Amino acid sequence: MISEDVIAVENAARTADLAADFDALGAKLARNGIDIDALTERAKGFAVAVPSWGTGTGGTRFARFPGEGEPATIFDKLDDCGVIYQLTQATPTVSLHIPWDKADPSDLSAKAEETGLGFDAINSNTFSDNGDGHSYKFGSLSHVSAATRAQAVEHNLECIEIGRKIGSKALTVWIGDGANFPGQTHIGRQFDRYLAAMKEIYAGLPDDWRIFSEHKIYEPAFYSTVVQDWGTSLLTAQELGDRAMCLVDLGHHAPNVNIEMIVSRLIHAGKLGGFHFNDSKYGDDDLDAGTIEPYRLFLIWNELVDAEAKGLNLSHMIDQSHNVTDPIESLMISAIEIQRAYVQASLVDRTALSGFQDGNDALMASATLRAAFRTDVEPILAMAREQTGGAIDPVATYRSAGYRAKMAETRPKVKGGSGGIV
Ligand SMILES: [Mn+2]
Repeated sequence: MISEDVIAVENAARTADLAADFDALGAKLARNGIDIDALTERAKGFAVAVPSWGTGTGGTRFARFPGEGEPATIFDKLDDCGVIYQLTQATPTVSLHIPWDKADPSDLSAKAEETGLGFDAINSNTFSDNGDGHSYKFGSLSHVSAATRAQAVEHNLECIEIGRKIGSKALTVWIGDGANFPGQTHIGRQFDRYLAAMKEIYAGLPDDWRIFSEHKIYEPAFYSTVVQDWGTSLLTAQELGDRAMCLVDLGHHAPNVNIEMIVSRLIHAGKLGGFHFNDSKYGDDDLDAGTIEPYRLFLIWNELVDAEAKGLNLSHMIDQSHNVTDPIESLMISAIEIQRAYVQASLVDRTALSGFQDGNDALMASATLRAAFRTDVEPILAMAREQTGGAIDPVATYRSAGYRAKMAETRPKVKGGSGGIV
């Protein structure tokens, strides 16, 4: 973890400027009847989970270039997640991936307690072979072979069992099943097999758990994918039952798809369960949240904040691959960007917006949203961090602490070379 002294010294150098910026923003917001302290409390209540695998350097299909001091074990990863939480105060939970993070559950719980973290949704993996016996080369939960499907179901049930022991409350299922050629699979029967397998997993779900169905348009299957869009995901959740929900990964859509509309429709259906945040330019690029289309991120949050009265229970997670940055820095910045969009969306004057919508005043309706988006809420985010023991400037504080260099001294060097998207 980062020494409290380093955080104190780094914060002390920035406290006066922050106070001045906070007061100036507070005065500006007050003119519009907005209480900056209430907004700061909202920022403090924000939480997004960090994916354990995101703490390692990711790769493309072509190569991976690991950095110094990379985490070698799940316990190293939890240390890194602890640092991200310590400095941002926005990431109190970690999402594990089984089998990558498989370890004695009591050891996982002990490490979580040491780092101040909890566990979010568990992610199963039947998109690669894990030495279980039957290969997933031609699919998993939708495979033509009953034995392969049974193995994939069993793996998901094991994920639930591990999750139960460490306090997790949800299972996220994403499968790579599909086809690369027209005619390779029977599209209808393949989906029927998938649904039957998901029903078996659902039957093993504890009463206080939820299961998330995550769709993705393509990759690794390039012609057809079994759970390719939110329609199939919604069908799945509706067939399974009340505790089955849809999870939206921002990178899992065709370019230019209106994701905020999907969010709104899933809220309408009472089936929105969670998000995987990231950003993209072309496909499932897994770039850092808010770096390519920050306005889209804001518009998604606009729908979520608008629907808050409906009592949404959403599981938020970052799902990114960091190929050219220090993953800890990318995850800290990403968490803050997601939090920023949430606070900005909280600034939307919804009464005025409704009036402009009902009066067909397109220009002013659009301007109302953009006025919130243009507001620089950085002082609110920084103040929320400072008041909860985090860093006013997380990246500067992290660099000043020399955490990565220290890890490089004790953690084994990781070999690069092979490809592999994480
Ligand atoms: Mn995802």
